[in-house]
Amino acid sequence: MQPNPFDLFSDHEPVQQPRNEQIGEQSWVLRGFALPRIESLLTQLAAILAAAPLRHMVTPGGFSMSVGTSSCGALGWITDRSGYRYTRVDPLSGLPWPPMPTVFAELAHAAAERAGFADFHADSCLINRYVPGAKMSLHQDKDEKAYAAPIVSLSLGLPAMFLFGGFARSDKSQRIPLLHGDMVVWGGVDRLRFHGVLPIRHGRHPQLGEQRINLTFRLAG
Ligand code: MD3
Ligand code: FE
Repeated sequence: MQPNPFDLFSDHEPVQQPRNEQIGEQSWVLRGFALPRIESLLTQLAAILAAAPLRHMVTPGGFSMSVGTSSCGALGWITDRSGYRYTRVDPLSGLPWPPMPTVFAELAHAAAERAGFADFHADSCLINRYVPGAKMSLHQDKDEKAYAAPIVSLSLGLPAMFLFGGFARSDKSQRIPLLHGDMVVWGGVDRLRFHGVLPIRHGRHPQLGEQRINLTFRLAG
């Protein structure tokens, strides 16, 4: 018998209804937005990480980040003792960053459009891997040349508690849970808000195992 695609309560098919939640004047959580294309996405992600492995970058202050980082697209974000910047070449391999897969570019474009940002064409995808205990302290993203473009994120694997703050570090933050397949779009007046991620809790995701991977799509150049 064929499964009925309209039966949301069947026990063999975990159908999730896409839902949009507004979290700021120009910021939206798109629940489950990436799930229809998740298999192709994970295949492409594995190929990128084979060519440009995750590494623990060092901040200008000399601290090693708890997240492992890589990139794809024309520009990749790096940090080292001399500062933060986007580069065309992966300093680890000496080669250009792997190209942005079509499925990445299409998902980012579609998510941005759903949130009201037409014609978003990312030139950079930053890949952050969190193991349990890894976190990202409150910060602003200021290294991109175009603040007019939004930032689009895609969460994979273990859940995270995302912190969405204000325009000063001391402003109170909202806590927003982000789950496998969720996408978030931040832009316009919300583009320079402080944000971070609380330490990831222990757990095992059925597809990704003991990790969370976050992709952020940006117009960096
Ligand atoms: C909110 N990454 O890579 S999603 C980062 O889950 C980063 O790995 C987090 O913050 C993560 O810089 C959060 C991305 C995000 C990016 C830009 C934002 C959230 C934002 C700009 C304004 C507000
Ligand atoms: Fe950030």
